[in-house]
Amino acid sequence: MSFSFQHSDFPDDFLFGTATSAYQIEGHGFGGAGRTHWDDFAATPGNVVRAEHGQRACDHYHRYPQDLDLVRDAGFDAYRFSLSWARVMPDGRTPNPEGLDFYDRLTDAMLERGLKPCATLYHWELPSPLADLGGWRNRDIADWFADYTHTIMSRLGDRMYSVAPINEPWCVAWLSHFLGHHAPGLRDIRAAARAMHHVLLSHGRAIQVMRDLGLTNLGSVFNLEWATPADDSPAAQAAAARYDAIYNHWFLSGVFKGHYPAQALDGLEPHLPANWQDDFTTIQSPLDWCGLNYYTRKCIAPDPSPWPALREVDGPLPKTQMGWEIYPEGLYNFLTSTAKTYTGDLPLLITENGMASAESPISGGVHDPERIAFLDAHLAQVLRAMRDGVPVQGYFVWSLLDNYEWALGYEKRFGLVHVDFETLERQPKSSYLALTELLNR
Ligand code: GCO
Repeated sequence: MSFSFQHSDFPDDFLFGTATSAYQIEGHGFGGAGRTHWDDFAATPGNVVRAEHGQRACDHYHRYPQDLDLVRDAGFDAYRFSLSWARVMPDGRTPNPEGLDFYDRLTDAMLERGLKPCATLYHWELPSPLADLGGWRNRDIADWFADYTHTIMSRLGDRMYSVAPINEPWCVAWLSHFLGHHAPGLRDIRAAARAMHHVLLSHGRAIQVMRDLGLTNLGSVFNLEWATPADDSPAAQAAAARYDAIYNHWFLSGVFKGHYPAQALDGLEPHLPANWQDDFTTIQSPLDWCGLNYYTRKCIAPDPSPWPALREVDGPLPKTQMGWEIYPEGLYNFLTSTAKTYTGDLPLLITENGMASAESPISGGVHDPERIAFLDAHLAQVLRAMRDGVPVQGYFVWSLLDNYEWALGYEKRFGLVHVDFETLERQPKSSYLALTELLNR
């Protein structure tokens, strides 16, 4: 199975890349990395499948040369990776020379292979000592994050192609403090509201620190999920609009318009920190690009529970191993609506798109035709949006390797490359080979 279009259907300067994150692949048992709130969350029974954690993960800390060879050999232009706060500053405040040296080597290894380093500063591994101080609930996190940004980017900034401060603010705030599915596992509306605001304040502070250091090509990475009303009743439509406001518009509107959407403020305003309106000058620090992570849509119904009074219901479309509906049109919808409402001529990048599937190695290879079909269908929507004038500049597949899928442990496999978590052997799947064929032509 192969792709239904050619590499040459995309402009010459269109970036193809693949994405990973530090805690999901590196192994935090090495190199003086500090304890993170994910280690604590995983050590609490019932939070993570088989209580799995990232102490060894894919051992990318030692195997990065081989992994970057795989990125280069596939023909990717760029590699989106993240820097672990807990490796750079194990207690959240004090630099760890071993951690800084590691990211120095990793960066140079990308450049030696002709790959553009696209860094994310925070992909969820909050140092435990900062979690003890309230983590994202504490306004001081904006100062702590600014210090961390300064420390790591003073060292690496000269060699980065692009940098984004925070991966998926919705996950950092709502998923982790309201739904409780990710570390720190809180289910508390007040904690969630504060995290929703502090995550954007920290984003803005980090952008300002990097501007002061002279860095260019700075952006943001939001995850978006298309909200479909479960039926055509006004109540279902209102519930879907609330979901859309909390999930998608809070972050886009905060950063690009300097206010929060009314349907989300309805429930969150009483819990926001004092003088929150004064922070938008920082939150709105100008960006050079906007990254969208897109996986699925959700069907939303009203619910008699307290605000936001909604629930997700099972949808009719085919699903991935995550149980997520496959809805490629959602990517087109978001590219066009984001450009129209928020970003205008600013370049958009798809900073993550991909799927989990349960394939296992059989003799002759690891076959994942469903992943090729998924990527093909989503890239077709990217081409469609570009034909309609949306300035899309790149597309990153999540993910290079099967890795630590957070609360789902090592069970859900998103990789283009299969990883045997006993032997740590890497084996390219047929999707990796199809992409290699597409990108090297
Ligand atoms: C995310 C994260 C990744 C996940 C991926 C699949 O974007 O949610 O960046 O860490 O592994 O999305 O759930």
